[in-house]
Amino acid sequence: MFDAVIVGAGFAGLYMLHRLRGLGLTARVYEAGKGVGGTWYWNRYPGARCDVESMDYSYSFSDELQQEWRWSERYSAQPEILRYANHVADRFDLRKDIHFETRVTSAVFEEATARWAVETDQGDRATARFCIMATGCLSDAQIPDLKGLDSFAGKWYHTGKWPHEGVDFTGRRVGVIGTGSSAIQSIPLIAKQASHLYVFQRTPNFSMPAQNAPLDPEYERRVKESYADFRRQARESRVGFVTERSGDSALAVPAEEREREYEKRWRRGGLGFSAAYTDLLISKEANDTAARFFREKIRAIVRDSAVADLLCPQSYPLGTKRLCVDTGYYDTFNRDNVTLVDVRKTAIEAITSKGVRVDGVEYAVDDLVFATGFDAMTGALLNIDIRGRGSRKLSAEWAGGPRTYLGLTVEGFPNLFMITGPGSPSVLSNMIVSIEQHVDWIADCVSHLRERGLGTIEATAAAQEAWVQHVNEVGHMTLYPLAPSWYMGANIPGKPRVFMPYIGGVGVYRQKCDEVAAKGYEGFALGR
Ligand code: N01
Repeated sequence: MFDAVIVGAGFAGLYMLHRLRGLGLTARVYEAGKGVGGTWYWNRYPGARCDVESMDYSYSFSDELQQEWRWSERYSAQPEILRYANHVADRFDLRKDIHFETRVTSAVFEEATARWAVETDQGDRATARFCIMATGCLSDAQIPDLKGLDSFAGKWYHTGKWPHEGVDFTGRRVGVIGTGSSAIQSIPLIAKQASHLYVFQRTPNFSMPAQNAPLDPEYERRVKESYADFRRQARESRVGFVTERSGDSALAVPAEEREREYEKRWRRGGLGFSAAYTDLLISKEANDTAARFFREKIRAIVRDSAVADLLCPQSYPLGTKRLCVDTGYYDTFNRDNVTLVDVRKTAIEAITSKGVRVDGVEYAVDDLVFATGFDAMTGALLNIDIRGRGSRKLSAEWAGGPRTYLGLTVEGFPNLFMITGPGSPSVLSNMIVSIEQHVDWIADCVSHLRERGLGTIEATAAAQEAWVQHVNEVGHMTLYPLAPSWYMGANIPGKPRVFMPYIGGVGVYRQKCDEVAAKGYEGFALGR
């Protein structure tokens, strides 16, 4: 029997364990991987790198940690982030409470005892007062249901489950299916090794140059000198890191000034581009000005105009599918050994023993890379048989899309918490900032209950309903619902189309969560 079971040992699970330990509580973490790190444990594909800057994408909870750790680049690569996760696990002695290579299969709330009974694929059975899902938003890798994959004679991989020993593509013919962030990072590196690379693209993406570089020691020094203030600003910001944010409408400034602003941001690189004007994600007309700028950039880089046309996104507003950040992506299509295959007009017909068949043409490949994404935000949760009061199944409650209070809890599921769940800023933000906020909120909540001798906390139906409505309302004030994105569940056949994250902003959302707590956990029923 534990005070808490935590599912997952990524950045969320590690910090949750640390906080609960600090409160003197017992916790058991179950982790499917052989090691810590979550996303950074699994996504080892070539070029995997964070698109949030290193000084921002790191824990703030320990000043010693943030002072002593040194990042080597502006944007950290996966191996460095994984080393960091391992360092944190060792520094805070977290491993002894983590069971690796153990996948949680069910979590059932037992009403008589008000405890969660958790079972795993290794036959463990643990009970706990609290069950905390630190399962990640992008952890349930998806392979599309393509005819003939069984017959493929070569090797195939998913970017989100990359072999630990790496893959050498030297001299091989490779096919990459998908052109999202994972593909966009890996394609330039795979192209350098492969004898030929075929990229199967259904929807082109908007991608910003990272302008990655070794971390400037002077910048590092300045940030470290005032890290507390730097972190405070990030917590109060819209997206969990500070970026230059204009107060103007894109339509209110002269065209030349707008171009200069876009050019400045392009040269600076990274995700800050969408903050150039206040209405880029609200007004289609404003958004078009930025999308046009991007398309011109693509056409200026890619020499073959037919290829450039195919690479230009046209069917959704910029930023409404996650903006990508790349190093040399568009330029890769100038290489003689790279072919872009359009699978939008005609979908992939089949995987054959030798390769990929599209529109009657067989593209022969030795290796296939699925960069086809994840069942985002809800996939990993719903893979677990989660049952609340009266054996209510979470999968049934969410049949029409996820319904939560604050993205942290679900009505009918007492003492169950989700870290960065649907209905919270999560994937629209710097994940570590959102993770720390949720973990701190949950830890404070657990303390609150303990101090008052309370046993359970559960969202009320009314509070949940109001939150779901609010999340929908603000989502629909933006252009996001116009894109068939994974934010909308559109990449998974049959998944309800609901804009899942909360777009009100990290700072505003934090305030809301703090207010709820300050008012004695408003919107929750507390029980003995
Ligand atoms: O996955 P995706 P991802 N036939 O879902 C295509 C984060 N991340 O792993 O758009 C052909 O974005 C699909 O096509 P379409 C980041 O938040 C961060 O790349 O559905 N194509 C799409 O092109 C990111 O957004 C970092 O038409 C098929 C691709 O596969 C999220 O993870 C790095 C297909 C999937 O793209 C997910 O990114 C990497 C089919 N049947 C990831 N099925 C950084 O920090 C799917 N596709 C930088």
